[in-house]
Amino acid sequence: MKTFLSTGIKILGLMVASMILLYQNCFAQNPFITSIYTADPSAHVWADGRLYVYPSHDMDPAKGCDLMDRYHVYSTDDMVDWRDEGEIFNASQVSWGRKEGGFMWAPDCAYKDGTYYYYFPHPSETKWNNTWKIGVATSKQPASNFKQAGYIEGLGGDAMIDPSVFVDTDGKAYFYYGGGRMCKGGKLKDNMVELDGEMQDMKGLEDFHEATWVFKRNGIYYLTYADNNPIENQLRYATSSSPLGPWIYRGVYLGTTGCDTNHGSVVEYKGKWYAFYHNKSISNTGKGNLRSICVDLLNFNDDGTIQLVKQTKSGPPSVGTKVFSEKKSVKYEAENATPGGNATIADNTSASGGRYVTNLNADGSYIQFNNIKGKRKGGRTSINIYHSGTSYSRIKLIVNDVDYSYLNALSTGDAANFKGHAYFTVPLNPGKNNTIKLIGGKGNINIDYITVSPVD
Ligand code: FUB
Repeated sequence: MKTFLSTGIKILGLMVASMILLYQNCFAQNPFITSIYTADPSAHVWADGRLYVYPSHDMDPAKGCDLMDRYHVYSTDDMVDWRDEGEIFNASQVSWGRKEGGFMWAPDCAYKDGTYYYYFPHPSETKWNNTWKIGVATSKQPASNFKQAGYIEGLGGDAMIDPSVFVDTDGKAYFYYGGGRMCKGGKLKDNMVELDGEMQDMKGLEDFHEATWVFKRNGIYYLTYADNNPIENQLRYATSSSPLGPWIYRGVYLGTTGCDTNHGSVVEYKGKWYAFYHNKSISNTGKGNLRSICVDLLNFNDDGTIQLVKQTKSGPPSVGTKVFSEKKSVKYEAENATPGGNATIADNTSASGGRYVTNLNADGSYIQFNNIKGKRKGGRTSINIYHSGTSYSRIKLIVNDVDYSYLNALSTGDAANFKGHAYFTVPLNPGKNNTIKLIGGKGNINIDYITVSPVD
């Protein structure tokens, strides 16, 4: 009996170990956000133990950087499972902003004494080029409920993009911005929205273009930035014994990515260092900006210099061990939704329930899910679309008549492989009166089912 029990325990142990091993061998894939286009990732680890990425959002169809008019946030606790925290705000909510909207460029977020401060560059007038301001929004949560809190006074308006904030270990906050060969840094007052003294030129950088990011490791301050490398920019860095320099130029730490711009951040999470950046590998288009954020491991040499980052398709491995938990998601089969246009229901044993919706590639084809249940009080809910497709396609998401634009649906390689997953977080109404409409007409996509999961 004793031998039987101990053998059983050993087998169970092996099973658990292999689940954990399996999990530890998971990779996120690069780009790690595929459903919408994102760029300029600013990554931070907050007190809740999650890593948050604050990117800008390239709007589809591409029209260039002038069309970027809203921000989403993403978070993870393992570098593999990424959660869309939803839209935090858009240009129409910025009272002092340019009336035509657009130009919501690279943002950053900082935390001090119970408040999250979100910094974003935005022009205040139609003539955008020299009317930039650095807006601030604040919240008690890292990724929701942000309220506009004006802008930082006392800055110029020219090339005033790419704000970033570094909070040192003694709690003192430093603010940086810059574009077009000018990089400035200065101190912030404790209120995090006013400058404490003059902004200074950051001295010692070579070929600075934009995208300042400052972090500290082992007492050394690092300033990373994008250079002016022709056609495609690279990411360079410099070090200092002070957060405001002077800086000693150290070299390139991330090469070209296939994209004209480059913009990165560096952060430590669960004992490993990561380089965030963007490329164009999903859209593969030179027209306008349709970029996607990526992450890879970043390694240091013993003397503190940074090794050239290896850009991978697999992304970094998962960190930590995680107990799998079922989220409170509700599943809605596509075959029970209402098809429109050319969309029809078809049979396939590999689809959930043996049926799916196809022929969404013709213009005007759609499926509509009715009576979708929101949270008791309504609010943020992740819409997950499980699909197949033999080519890259897009599907337009309309929730309660609000157009959330296109979601990318990457090819699953086989029309019978329904493991494709596109997701997006939207606010749902309380109760069961929500509608979700998926409009096709942009490539070969078949919908198996959707799930809706509350975002806490
Ligand atoms: O995303 C708009 C602009 O492109 C950013 O502000 C720059 O850093 C560049 O990535």
